Amino acid sequence: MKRILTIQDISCFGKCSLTVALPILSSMGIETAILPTAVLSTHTLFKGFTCKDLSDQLKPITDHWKNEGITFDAIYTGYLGTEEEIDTVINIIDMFRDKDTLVFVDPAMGDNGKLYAAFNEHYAKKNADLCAIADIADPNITEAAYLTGLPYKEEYTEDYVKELLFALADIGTKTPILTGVSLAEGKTGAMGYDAGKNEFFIYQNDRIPKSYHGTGDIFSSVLAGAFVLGKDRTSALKLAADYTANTIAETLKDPKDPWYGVNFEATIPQLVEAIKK
Ligand code: PXL
Repeated sequence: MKRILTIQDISCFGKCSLTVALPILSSMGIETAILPTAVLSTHTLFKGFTCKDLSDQLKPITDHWKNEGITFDAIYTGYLGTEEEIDTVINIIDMFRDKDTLVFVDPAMGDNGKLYAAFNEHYAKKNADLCAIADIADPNITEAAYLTGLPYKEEYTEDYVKELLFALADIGTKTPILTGVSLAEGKTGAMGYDAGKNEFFIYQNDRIPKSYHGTGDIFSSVLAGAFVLGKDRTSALKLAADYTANTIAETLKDPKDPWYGVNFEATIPQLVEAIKK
């Protein structure tokens, strides 16, 4: 069985980060170790959230694992809290990486042209240091603009997407994948660039005109899992994009329609089936 380590916060309520990554990766048949970077009462879109930083625990926990000889096939990082924490996470990757370890970075820090409440531009630039050592990084357009210093555009052409992908590859990411990319009316998906082979790849499906919190974490968890399972890049994108779209569609059926996250629990059986294909 493949084993992944995922490093991100636990938001106790409000489906995102570890409460999404752990069930999704487990359901994909991947042993999932977690390293919680902070415990929050809710994600940061709620007002008045509490946050206990766990940065001082990261080194003792990972030192223990190292002493036990524990290894990982992949390391997947998500929402992190502070610039110091990014440095600690870079050291942890260094500690556990060997030539076959897949390092997957979701530089979760913003959406719709804006950074989340906890972050500023300095933090955004620091996240580029983490993307620099990633095999795969999957920012959305907002995050890619902050990481590269290129302007954020709401309306764009394929050339702009390619420009962002080249700039991410220049930072050092081997295969950047830009999420939330729409290249045709009514479509959305992701486009990636394999810098080593100088090849682009893309997957688009029908756009559901409603956005929900936490869908980036769902997409990243499935995408990271698909790569760990050895799926080729287009199949991995399809698996992640279709699961995210199906989950949004499922959530829209819910009369209570939770604004704080999607009903991914209901679509996990579909994911389990889709992996077999
Ligand atoms: O979904 C990304 C995310 C993860 N963790 C926390 C967040 C967010 C987005 O707002 O606030 C704590």
